[in-house]
Amino acid sequence: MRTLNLGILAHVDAGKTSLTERLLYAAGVIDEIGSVDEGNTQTDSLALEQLRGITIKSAVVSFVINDVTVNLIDTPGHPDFIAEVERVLSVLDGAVLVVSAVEGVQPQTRVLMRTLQQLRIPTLVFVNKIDRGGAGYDRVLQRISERLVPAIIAMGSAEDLGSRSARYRPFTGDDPGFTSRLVDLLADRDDALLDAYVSNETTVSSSQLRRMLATQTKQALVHPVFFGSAITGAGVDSLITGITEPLPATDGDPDGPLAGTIFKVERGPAGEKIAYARMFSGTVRTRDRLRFRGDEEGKVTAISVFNQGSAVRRPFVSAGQIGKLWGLSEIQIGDPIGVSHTPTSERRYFAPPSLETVVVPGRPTDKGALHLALGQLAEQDPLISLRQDDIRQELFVSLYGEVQKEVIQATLADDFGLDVTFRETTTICIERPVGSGVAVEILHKEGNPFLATVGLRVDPAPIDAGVEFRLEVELGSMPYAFFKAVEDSVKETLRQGIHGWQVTDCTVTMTHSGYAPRQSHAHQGFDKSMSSTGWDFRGLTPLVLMTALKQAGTTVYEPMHRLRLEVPADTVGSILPVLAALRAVPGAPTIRGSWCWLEGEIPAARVHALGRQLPALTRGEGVLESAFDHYQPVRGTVPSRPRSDHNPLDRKEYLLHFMRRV
Ligand SMILES: Nc1nc2c(ncn2[C@@H]2O[C@H](COP(=O)(O)OP(=O)(O)OP(=O)(O)O)[C@@H](O)[C@H]2O)c(=O)[nH]1
Ligand SMILES: [Mg+2]
Repeated sequence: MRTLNLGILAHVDAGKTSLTERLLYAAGVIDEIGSVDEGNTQTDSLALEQLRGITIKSAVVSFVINDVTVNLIDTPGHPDFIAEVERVLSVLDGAVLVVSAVEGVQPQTRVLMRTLQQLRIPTLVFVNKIDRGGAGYDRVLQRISERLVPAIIAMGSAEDLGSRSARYRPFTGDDPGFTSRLVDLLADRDDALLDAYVSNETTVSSSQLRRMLATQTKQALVHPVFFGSAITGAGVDSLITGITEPLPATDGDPDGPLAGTIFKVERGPAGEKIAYARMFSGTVRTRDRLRFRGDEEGKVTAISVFNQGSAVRRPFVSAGQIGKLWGLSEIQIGDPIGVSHTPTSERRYFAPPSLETVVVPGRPTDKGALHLALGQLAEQDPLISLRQDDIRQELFVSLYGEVQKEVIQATLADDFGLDVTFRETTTICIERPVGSGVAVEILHKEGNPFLATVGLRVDPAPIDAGVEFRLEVELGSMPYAFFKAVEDSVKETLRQGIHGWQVTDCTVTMTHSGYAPRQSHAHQGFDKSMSSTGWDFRGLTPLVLMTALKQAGTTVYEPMHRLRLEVPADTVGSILPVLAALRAVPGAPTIRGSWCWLEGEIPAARVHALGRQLPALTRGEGVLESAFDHYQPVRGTVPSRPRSDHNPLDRKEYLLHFMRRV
């Protein structure tokens, strides 16, 4: 049987979880439809999700249509949980992007579509909530083609919009309007079709057109649009046909070389680690020993595979499928299984978290337990990137927003019995080098206490290039392990630049290298005092790199959000001064009737404050939407982050600390 791994993605509240529930019902997996509002859906299974009525974690369920097992992955829409979506992207064969027929295209819809297109993931659009008052058809289609993606085709019409009796009617091949729109769309990317159609319309049959539509959808070139309602079930059968016809189910080779990726990690009732693996090729069996991340190894003690709803125990999981694996205690999200796959943890599709806070235990004696608990949360959500301050012993986590913070607090209380508070949330800035800088320390030369020569040059790189390490010395000039120690240490050191922020968009080139070869006195063992080890390179690299970085100079950048405000027109006068005070830069307002739309930029640090003030300024009617857009140099006082290590720019203190750590 073939498998289709299908993601359901959308802006918050568009109806992903309700649609997932409806699809399971239509496929006969459940007899009763759960409701998000009553907290009894299949995929919002966490207590916190049911309480809040929002999805926090991605969840997998499955159903079978014809000969295809569809694994549905319901994702959260709230931007605070975008990391959950990011991890799922690498395992999808296709996606359904849900758009609300009332709200239309929203900021997160655009962020998601952009990424789906970048990754060439075949995507259908489902316009949901046609039963709700204010639902649109033409207006929504126009917004989709203008603001989301132009290459779309409505697959049917909708009637009685805005009422419980709202219905979806699929177009057929007999509908001349549909056929001509379809030809127009497909011919844009298919010259042969255009020629055939121009010479004789009747030579192209409607089933041929459907096949071509399926082909171009599979290539993520065009996007069929369906309409319906997750609550009344309108349009859902057509969507199911639309899912299995044009989306590519994978069969993969179960006997091929082992390749898979871990996209989710959770803890079972007894605290045991459960890893969700998407297999691309090969088969994993119970009791197999798996290698992942370098030398890490683990034995699979149990497997379950998704089948008609939830996961069931099976002796193996093979190509195309998603399986839950038990027994791999060291495995992490993003780890590849097998040899041929690159770790997905190194890929980034969305902006990283832009906020950070210190988590403070209610009782000082809980510090150890808190560290352990946050460690487990970070295992399930690596972007929390738990960080312990070496000097003051404080625990930092990075965050996307206040809702995520509340969820962390509630999870620590409910699952770990830990009451915590947070220090004020601060923005995470970045540093980029301004110019170039070089530094070198030579083996056996005065002042260099390490048995190593390291020369480094720091150069600025294009925006979003990240950090690249290059060699200008021969790779054969010293043992590979020493180069690796330098590279690892460069990446580690750049986590805290001159002002304490992550340094990015720079190239670090190794310009000098040297080591003391393994030496021993006659008849004696290896003498560490005469021969270089990885320790020497790890110790020296931060000193050289920070000297070069200081020479290059860095600029501190703060994250900026794109902002969209929808407010009663008569309140604009009182909002503008507030925006100015929050350092937001709005564009010209668009006024239609008694409503006003404002778009602009705002520092990420101020979004929450604006959200808090908006209800009072707009009689509770204002709507704020924002999403990360870019980094901007900080004007005025440059913020610096307290270091969590001993600054290599303070040579004496750094050396004292480093030598003591041995
Ligand atoms: N009238 C109507 N309401 C709907 C429809 N689909 C969802 N809703 C309601 O919209 C709200 C949000 O639905 P969810 O299914 O939780 O939306 P979601 O996209 O999963 O939300 P997040 O996962 O939190 O991003 C709930 O109150 C649903 O009852 C629909 O087709 N019609
Ligand atoms: Mg949901």
